[in-house]
Amino acid sequence: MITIFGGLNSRAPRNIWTLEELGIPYENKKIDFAAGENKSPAFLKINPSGKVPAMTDSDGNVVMSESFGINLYLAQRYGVGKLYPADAAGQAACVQWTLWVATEVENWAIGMIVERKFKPEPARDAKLAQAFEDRLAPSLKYLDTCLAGNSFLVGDTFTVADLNVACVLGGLNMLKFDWSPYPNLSKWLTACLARDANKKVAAMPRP
Ligand SMILES: N[C@@H](CCC(=O)N[C@@H](CS)C(=O)NCC(=O)O)C(=O)O
Repeated sequence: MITIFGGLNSRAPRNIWTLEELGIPYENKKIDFAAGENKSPAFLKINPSGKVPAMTDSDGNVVMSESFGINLYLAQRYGVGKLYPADAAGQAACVQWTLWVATEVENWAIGMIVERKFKPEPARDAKLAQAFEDRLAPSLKYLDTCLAGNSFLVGDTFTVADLNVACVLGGLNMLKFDWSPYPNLSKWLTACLARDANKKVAAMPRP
């Protein structure tokens, strides 16, 4: 059995999306930050950083943290020919896009969400939010260019590359982000987020 540690208001939904795509049974254990559960000895044994998501796969005796690492593991172990290409070039391209979104996109996107939504209004820093948006813009332009004439990032089917990039960019919809300067990206993102597996995760009740 696979267990994903981390509630639906964390990065755990990106792993749950992957599991739903693969149709693998799993359990999801919420970790209560307010109660300090992420710093409990039991959880620190699973992830010494005290962060979620984390994953255990008892079948493979595997313990992992880092949401994108978990997704790559799941795709590699359970999704070859589905979420993960069978060829080395396709596999490397999935890693390439995952590293790209982790290094060139996620910090800026999350920074915008924090400064424009998560912080209480008086604490929000509009200049900082704009600086994050300015840092993000060239990456969005690049992605839009790569998607011209392509429905997917790698090959001609939906892979973990699409999932890992879409789960980060989808967060910007919380801000009603204007995707109109990026028409290829916009069309691709809408299609990714409309997949049954993601819609199922999005419909799961949040606290
Ligand atoms: N790079 C990590 C980030 C993990 C992370 O920051 N998780 C947040 C929740 S989404 C967390 O556990 N925060 C608690 C803390 O920092 O103590 C990943 O992608 O899994």
